[in-house]
Amino acid sequence: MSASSNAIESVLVENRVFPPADSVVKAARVSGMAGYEALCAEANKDPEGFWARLAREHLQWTKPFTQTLDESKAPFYQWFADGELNASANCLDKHMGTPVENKAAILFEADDGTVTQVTYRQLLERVSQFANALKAHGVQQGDRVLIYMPMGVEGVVAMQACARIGATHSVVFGGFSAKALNERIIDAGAVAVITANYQLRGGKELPLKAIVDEGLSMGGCDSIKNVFVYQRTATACDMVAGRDKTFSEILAGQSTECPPTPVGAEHPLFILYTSGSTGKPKGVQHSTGGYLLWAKVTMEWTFDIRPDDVFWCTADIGWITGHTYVAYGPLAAGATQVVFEGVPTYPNAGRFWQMIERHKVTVFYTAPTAIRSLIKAADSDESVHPKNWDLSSLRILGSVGEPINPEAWMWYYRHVGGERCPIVDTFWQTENGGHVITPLPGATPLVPGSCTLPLPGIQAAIVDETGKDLPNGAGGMLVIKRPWPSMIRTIWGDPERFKKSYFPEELGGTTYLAGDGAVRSADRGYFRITGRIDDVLNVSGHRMGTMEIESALVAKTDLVAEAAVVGRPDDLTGEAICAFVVLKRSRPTGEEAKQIATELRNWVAKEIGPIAKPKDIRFGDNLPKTRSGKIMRRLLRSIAKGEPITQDTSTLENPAILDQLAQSN
Ligand code: 6R9
Repeated sequence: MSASSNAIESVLVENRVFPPADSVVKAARVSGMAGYEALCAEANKDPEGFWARLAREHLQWTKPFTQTLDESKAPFYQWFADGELNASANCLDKHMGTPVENKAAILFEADDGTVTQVTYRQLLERVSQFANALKAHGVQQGDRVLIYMPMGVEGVVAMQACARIGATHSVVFGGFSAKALNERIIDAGAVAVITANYQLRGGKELPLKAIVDEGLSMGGCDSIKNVFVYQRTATACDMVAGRDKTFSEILAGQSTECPPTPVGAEHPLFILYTSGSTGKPKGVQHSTGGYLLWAKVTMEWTFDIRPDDVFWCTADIGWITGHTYVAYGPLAAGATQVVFEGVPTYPNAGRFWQMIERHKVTVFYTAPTAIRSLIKAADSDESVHPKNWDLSSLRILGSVGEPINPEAWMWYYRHVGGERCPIVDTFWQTENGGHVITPLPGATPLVPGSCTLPLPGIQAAIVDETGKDLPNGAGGMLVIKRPWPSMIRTIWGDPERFKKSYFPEELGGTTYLAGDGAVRSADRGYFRITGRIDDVLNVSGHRMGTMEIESALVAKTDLVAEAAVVGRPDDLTGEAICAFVVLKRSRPTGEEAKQIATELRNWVAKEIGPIAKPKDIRFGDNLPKTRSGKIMRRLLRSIAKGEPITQDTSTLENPAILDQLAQSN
């Protein structure tokens, strides 16, 4: 059973329904279920006509497309392929000469609370200047640029500047290790790295440039010609002559005008690495046209974004949510957004609520794991409870990254949204580009813990292993049966893996397999996500491959003989990482086991990043295996959860090991 079984049980009995208030329905862009159904009907009747209409209405094309969808190389679908546009022009230039030009694009709040405001005009100038600096250093259309930056205006500028000149960015989250960076630089064949000397989070100064240096020194990075360094803090960092330059050096003398380079709609806007079921992260490749279309459309449908909104998505630009709903969507929609450098618990766990009050945030989008940790903090300390702040500016709340348990949903609804704000529980994945299953705030009656219904044009379904549709009430695999514009185009450098992972032959080769389990409610047909069905864990909304962590553990060759990693439910982080380890020496116990566990945790933090550190490490003389040598992970999952073993263990080579692993903790 997947890790979230408790959550599933409680949502199965969920029967509270929260329809949107009449006033909300009236004012919404997609107004009432009638509005939603009209869009669905249009999309079903003529999908290509529907997407073509949206693409013409929402994007500015320098060369109009003549063909909407090309299925000739399915599942390598192409959208608007002969059209040309520029993503940055569609986020910035298009607002010039309109009322958006001088409105705030970004309200940046630094870790220490300092606020800076950047208008659309100023952002365009900064992006253009940075784009010119990239060009002056030989970065060309089609080149890959790796971005390893803190949250801030500069990170968004770097992404937009790449887009402006047709370079493909690959952002790596600032919490990943030197080794992870090294692998991504090599896989992407990046020509430059954009980074900062340090990042500031929770009052601490954490190195970034030193990690880049270490990553580059691990070898294989000859493609890197330049490292551009933003000096976020006054602390000096090492600079390699000829290779490394500060932002002030490269920007000096560069013009603040840079004509955007038109690219084909299928041109890769970015590659973003994410965890899959094997050890190697996948470089998810997204297009320019289809991706940007979906970023813009979902800002309007899901967030009902309006000119006077203050939008705040708390995700880091290192994740897909920070791409679509920080770096591109809000700008394409001409919204004012808050960008936050710090963490939700610094200087105290009231930071989010304080910031909502301060910036008069109207649409707030965060992750269940953050909500759960803030509930816990508010429970033990009244002074950080949201009731201490004026949150009356809020009109829509959003959730993303993992299933939200109904208890957290209700708290969010009551104490943050004042029982007035619809919660959009948006289901989607790195591979989807933007929301695919989500309520619409002025239409969908809400059920806590359910992401409700697919967006218009998204043919989501639940099927069994043979691809057969399952009736409502039956759990199965979540699939999307028709292509949509913002879908993943390929895995960078590995088209075969793309086909195998997402369009398996067993399902006919053209149905998108999400990798999540889901069930539809008997009454409304609402979707509920029951968690991953592959070897991917979701820890605090971060995707982690179990194999990735196993590979990291066994890479400690002096100590580790074998390792198996599974997830177990965790109240705060959704899932927790649990590692079963066989050492090359005898099985440690007591203090020694604790010491070695700490050593292994630090090792994993170095190999992948601190987010991949196992919470539990258990040592055994062996792992439970079948006679053919396969590790029986379902047994390990039961042990990790502390459950009695009820499964059939007759195929097990070494049943005695189960007791030993259950006792060692
Ligand atoms: C956007 C993002 C994708 C995985 C996905 C699923 C889980 C995301 C969810 C959700 C239930 C939601 N997930 N949103 N599960 N309800 N609203 O998070 O992308 O990092 O690629 O993770 O996250 O398991 O498959 P990504």
